[in-house]
Amino acid sequence: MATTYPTLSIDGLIAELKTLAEISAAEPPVVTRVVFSEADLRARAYVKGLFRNAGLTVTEDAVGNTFARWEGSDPELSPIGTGSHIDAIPNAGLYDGCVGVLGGLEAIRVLQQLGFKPRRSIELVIFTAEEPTRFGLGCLGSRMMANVLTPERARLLRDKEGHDLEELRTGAGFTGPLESVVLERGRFHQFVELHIEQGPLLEQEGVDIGLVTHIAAPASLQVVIEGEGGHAGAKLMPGRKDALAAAAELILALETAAKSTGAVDTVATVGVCEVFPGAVNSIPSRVRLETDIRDIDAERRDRVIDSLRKACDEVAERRGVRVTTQLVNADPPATCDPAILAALETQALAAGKSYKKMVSRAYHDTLFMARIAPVAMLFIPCRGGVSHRPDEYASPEWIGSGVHVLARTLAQLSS
Ligand code: HGY
Ligand code: MN
Ligand code: MN
Repeated sequence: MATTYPTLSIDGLIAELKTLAEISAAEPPVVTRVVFSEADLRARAYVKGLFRNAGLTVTEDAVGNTFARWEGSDPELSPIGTGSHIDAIPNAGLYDGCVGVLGGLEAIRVLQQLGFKPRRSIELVIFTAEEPTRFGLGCLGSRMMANVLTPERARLLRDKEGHDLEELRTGAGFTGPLESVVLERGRFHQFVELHIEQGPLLEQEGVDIGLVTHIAAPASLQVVIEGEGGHAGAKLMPGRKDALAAAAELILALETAAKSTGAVDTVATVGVCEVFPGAVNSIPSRVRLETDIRDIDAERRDRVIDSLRKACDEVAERRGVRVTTQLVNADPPATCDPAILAALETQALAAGKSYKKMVSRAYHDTLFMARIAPVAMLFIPCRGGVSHRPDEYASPEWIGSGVHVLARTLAQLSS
């Protein structure tokens, strides 16, 4: 294994990231690419073309998880995996997920140029639907690989227009039984994901690489509030059962619950608030909230969920509205593998990159890959910690450092 890497010219990678960003359901520079949408399928076709140009063997599973394999000299050995996602929430940027997919491809191309030959195959993965936009549940593809989302439960998923997974995935050309998506432990020997930090620490501290030790535990609770509608002018205040006013109390109750755990690691928000009928002169009769509640400590997170449920009962009683809740997901946190972290540390040092150990507050597909393989993640800085916005930005230097350390680490793990 050559010890000297060429100074990484990643102009090609930056150009590919920008080309991918233009494949969007929104006007550039805004990236919107919801799973199974026309933009998603065009993006997949573009990236699979890049994989094939690099001589990788490309396969897809029944929900569109995509595997690009660089065959190792000992194909009997289970592969080293890397990868991330290319779907993007509405009004997003171009780096979230894509740096891990195209950066993973660049790492492979660098190793190929160096004449490196992996003993263990290396498989680059595009996970289907890391973002929850379509079904309200994140990490659909990796959840199914780990059988955390069973085929039976997956078949029940519907988007806001009422389309179900079967219709959408087959319409996108992904066939085969959903049961075939489930991977056995051992299908991957190890898995490592490159991702932007989506937080401010690395940039603030001038550190090149984040070595992720734990991935926070995400949960989502759906809350539906049903009151009585009526004429906004004619119905007097004493008799009202205003569903949105009740929802407002619950949104603030959630914020208070998250702030009062005494830990900065507890976070919560209501990202979706649907109001019916949504007319200015009609008292809201039905509101649907989607909440996002996270912590690195699952029990502490679950106490916030319990507080929200108690607030639902209290507000329902006092306001005479009906409040129902449904737990969409409440996942445990993931602990990254010490051996892979040691390899990342060794290679960051060898590459002359500064690094720090840290927690991932965003969830990633690695959270579910952790159920079936030893995993780790490496972060690169992003400007101002901004993500899930069109002004999300990671510099070529930052991206180059991530690709450099990833390439070295893949070489070490696959040797
Ligand atoms: O929401 C998340 O943590 C991820 O970016 N989907
Ligand atoms: Mn994201
Ligand atoms: Mn992401």
